[in-house]
Order: sequence, then structure tokens, then C-alpha cells
Amino acid sequence: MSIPQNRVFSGVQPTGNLHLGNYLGAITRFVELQKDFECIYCVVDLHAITVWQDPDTLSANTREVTAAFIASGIDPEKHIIFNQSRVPAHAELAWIFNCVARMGWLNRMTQFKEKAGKHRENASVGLFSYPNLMAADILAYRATHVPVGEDQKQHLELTRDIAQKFNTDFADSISKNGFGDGYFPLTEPLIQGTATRVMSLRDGSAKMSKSEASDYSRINLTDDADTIALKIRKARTDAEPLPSEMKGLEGRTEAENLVRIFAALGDRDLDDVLGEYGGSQFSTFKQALADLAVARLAPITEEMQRLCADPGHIDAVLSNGAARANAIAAPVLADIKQIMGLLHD
Ligand code: AQP
Repeated sequence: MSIPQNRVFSGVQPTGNLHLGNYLGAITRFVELQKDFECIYCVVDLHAITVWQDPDTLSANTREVTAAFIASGIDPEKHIIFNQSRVPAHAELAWIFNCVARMGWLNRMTQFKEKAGKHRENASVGLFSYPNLMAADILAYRATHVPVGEDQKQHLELTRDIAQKFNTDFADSISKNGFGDGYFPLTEPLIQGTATRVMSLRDGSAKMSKSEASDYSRINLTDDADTIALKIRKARTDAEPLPSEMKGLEGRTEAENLVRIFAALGDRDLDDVLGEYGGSQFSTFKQALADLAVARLAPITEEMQRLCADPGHIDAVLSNGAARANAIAAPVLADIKQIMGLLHD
């Protein structure tokens, strides 16, 4: 089996509070890539359980992320949408990568440090080895490209290190088994657009995040129009009017964040937005931003609600997607076992 040339894989955790950062940093990219790539989009429930999840909430959140994918425009017929735990290759390959990746590599991962915080000794082993599972997610499909927000850049670099080390460690066997110079591709991250790191509405130095305690820090995909408008009105800014050029936003992180959100939601250049709103007060700009956010998000929220009212349909989408994902990943795993000398059927 030769390495595919244009296969995209990416995932979103079903941990609730799906927000504007997930939408602009990841989901809108997923939608765009459908025209040029074969796309595999995964609700990564095995990643979610690296932190304890209530079982009923986990399944509801898995359906909600699936609904968000479909409502945003991902076509589950032409492409693949499934939940990770349904395809055994992810967990199996993750174990193999636990044996390829080095402790030193994982010790450098900033997301683990941030998430484990002061409670490192109490964090699950899964939270520590999370990047190996992410590498397995991607490489089980030999994906060539992965659209992600900027926060995932370091994990993508680790995926490339794992692929490279596997290709080197088993170079002779890879070649002997007819797979040429290397079995895994060195996957490219796709970190594109004006909103690759959407910041909290309350603190311009922190990324918008599902786990931030204050709901006012983020716009959730389930928020209604009034809530969106209220959160934008309350968003932290400074006292100056908006500048006409990007350099006028230097050191004004909260203002820059709102401008970037506006540009991304309106599919416009940053310069174009500042050309229109330069000199305006935030009261004017926030009103325009709220109108734009509602116009863009309300149809998605409405469609998510409609889809979530029919869980049977969502489950059928996930089950069908998993069967198609498994048909790609299972032969990859068989190749890996062959290369490594693990006897298999
Ligand atoms: N603030 C963000 N700006 C741009 N992209 C973002 N992503 C997340 N936050 C932002 C991107 O969304 C995708 C799915 O993320 P995830 O659900 O796998 O987990 P995460 O990155 O850990 O998201 P959160 O919201 O920050 O969750 P918590 O609070 O649990 O850590 C990824 O492509 C991510 O880059």
C-alpha cells in the first residue's frame, strides 16, 4: 500500500462547551479542505477520558460534536466522521508508539504541563501519553495533512518525530517488506487563517478554552443570539478607538483578538476590517461583531439542535464512519505488525 498523497485527519474532543476557537481554528478549516482532500474527522473520545468524564455527558458530548461537524458543513457521506473508540487501531497503535516515543520528548510537551499544573503526580498516565495517541490517530491513516489550531503545533511536531523514528528504527524491515524508504509520511500541520489562536474574551493572554471556568470567556456553539451579544459587549477591551492599521494593535491583545474574530467570521482580511472600523469606538465595533457572529453561528446552532434531537441518526453516521475508518486503519496496523515482527492473522 503506497502512502496516500492528500489525506486529511483531525479530531475534536467531546469535552463539552464547543466554542468559537474550536470553530474558527479547526472546524471551518475541516469544511474548506473537503474539496481538495480525502478527509477523516474524528470525535476523539479516548482523548477526552484522559480526564474523568461522566458517562452520560460523554456520550451526549460525542453526539454534540458530531452534530457540530455536520451542521458546519462536513459531508459524512463523501468524507468520514466517526468516534475514535469505535476503531481499535487507535489504541493499539498508541501502545506501539508508547514504545517508540522517548520520555524526554513527552516531558517537553507544554500542554501536559498546563493541564496537569501543580497536580502532576495525580494526573492520569493517559494525559501524559496523550500526544502518542494523537500520533496514532493521524498515522493509523497515514494522513498527509492535519488542520489544527496553533496550540496543537508541538503535538504535530512530535507526530513527525515518531514517524521519523519508526521509519529509521525499522528501515531494513520496511524496505524488505516492499514499503520503500519509509512507511509513515511526515505529516504537515495546516495552521491557517486569521484566527488560529482565538483568545479568551476576558483575558487576551489566555486561549479561549472549554475548561475555563468563566462562561463569559468564550462563545459556545450552543449560545443563543442574546448570549452571544452579551458576551461580546462584556468582552474586555481598552479605552482607545480601533486603529486603521495592524501595527496599531501591537500590545493591545484583547482588541487584536476581536479584530481577528471579526475577520475570520466575515472571511475578510485584517487590513480590510481595520480599513472599515479604524477610528471607531468599541461600542460600535462590538455591535457589528455581535451581529456578524449571530448571523454566522445561529444557523449552525439551530441545525445542531435539530440533529441532536435525533440521536439515532447521529449514531448511524458514527457507526457508518467507523466501519469506513476501520477499513483504512486495520490494514495499516497489519502492515505495522508485519514490519515489527509481531505475528498476526
Ligand atoms: N482558542 C483556540 N483557537 C483556535 N483553535 C483552537 N482549538 C482549540 N482551542 C482553540 C483547536 O480546536 C481543535 C479541537 O480542540 P480539542 O477539543 O481537541 O481540545 P483543545 O485544543 O484542548 O481545546 P480546548 O477548548 O482548549 O479544551 P481544553 O480547555 O479542555 O484544553 C484543535 O485543532 C485545537 O487546536
